[in-house]
Amino acid sequence: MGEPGFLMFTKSSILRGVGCLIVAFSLVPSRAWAFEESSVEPPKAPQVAIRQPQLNTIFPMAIQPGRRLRLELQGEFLDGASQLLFESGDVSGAVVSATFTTALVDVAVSPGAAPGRRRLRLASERGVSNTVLFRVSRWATPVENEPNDDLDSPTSVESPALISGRLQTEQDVDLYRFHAKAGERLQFNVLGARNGTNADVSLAILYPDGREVVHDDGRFIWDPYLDHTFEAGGDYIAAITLTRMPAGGQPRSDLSYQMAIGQSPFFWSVFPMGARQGSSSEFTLRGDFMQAGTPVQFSAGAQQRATDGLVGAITERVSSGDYRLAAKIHPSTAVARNSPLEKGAAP
Ligand SMILES: [Ca+2]
Ligand SMILES: [Ca+2]
Repeated sequence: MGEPGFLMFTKSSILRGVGCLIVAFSLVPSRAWAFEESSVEPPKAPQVAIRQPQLNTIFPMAIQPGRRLRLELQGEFLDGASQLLFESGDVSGAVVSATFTTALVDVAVSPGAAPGRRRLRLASERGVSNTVLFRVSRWATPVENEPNDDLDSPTSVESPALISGRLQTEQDVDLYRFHAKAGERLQFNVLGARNGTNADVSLAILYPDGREVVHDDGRFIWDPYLDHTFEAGGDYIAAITLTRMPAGGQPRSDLSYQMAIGQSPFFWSVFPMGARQGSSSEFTLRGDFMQAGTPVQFSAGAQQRATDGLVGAITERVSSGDYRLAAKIHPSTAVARNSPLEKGAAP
């Protein structure tokens, strides 16, 4: 989820910049011609450019451990796709069918798979595609049910849930009805930019009659995030719409998003930001939805796997939003920039 480094940018074009970079790399032909000095004329450029498969969207974007799900991939040059490639061994899959623009694939997640991001690629005789992101989640993973544009036809969901939705047109509105108990505190974490999609959306929490409770246009890059305590118990509506003034103009494709509704431990910062090998160290974590006694695992970089020798537990609450974290760092722990904070991961 939230790349910590992205937090210093809001509504910027940095993610799209990254996207362009990936596209540029993925279009480099895998075949290179090398010529020795000779009098032989070099062969003429091929009439038809070699194009590798290009993935633009994946939907739905979440699977529970132990489940198998059919996903739709959209892009270009997908015809003839024969293989799915993953970066970790706890997910596997196969291509069911593929046309030039659409591939259906079956993806299975092993029962013991840890929640978090996964990426997949498509391979064909044309080459290997770029990656697209989906998430493994222990929460329910419902998909929006269109039509859900009106107050009397919302998609019903139960918290906690990691919902997959998409704005099919620029006029599309997606409404989700959920129940909150009196005094219940819930977080609403919309994932578009942080999933690598172009969806720049707004989130509003509404009473069933449409009156607004609270809204947000973007907290992480352009992804909305709300943390709200409901005074009165009852049904409410979470409404996803296109942002009126999107960053850099709203692309018309890949307006898919996820929305996590629930209570997931959420880190904002850690201090100090380093510790010595072999030490028993204390950190102060600022965060939400954490409890004393909660074990903490540290992960190294983007690999998202627990790093041997880096373990800890939240010991107590220091002040509002601050928690003390005691951690032991094994002497053999690799010296590296570890990433203990992944903002807003849905369990
Ligand atoms: Ca929709
Ligand atoms: Ca809709």
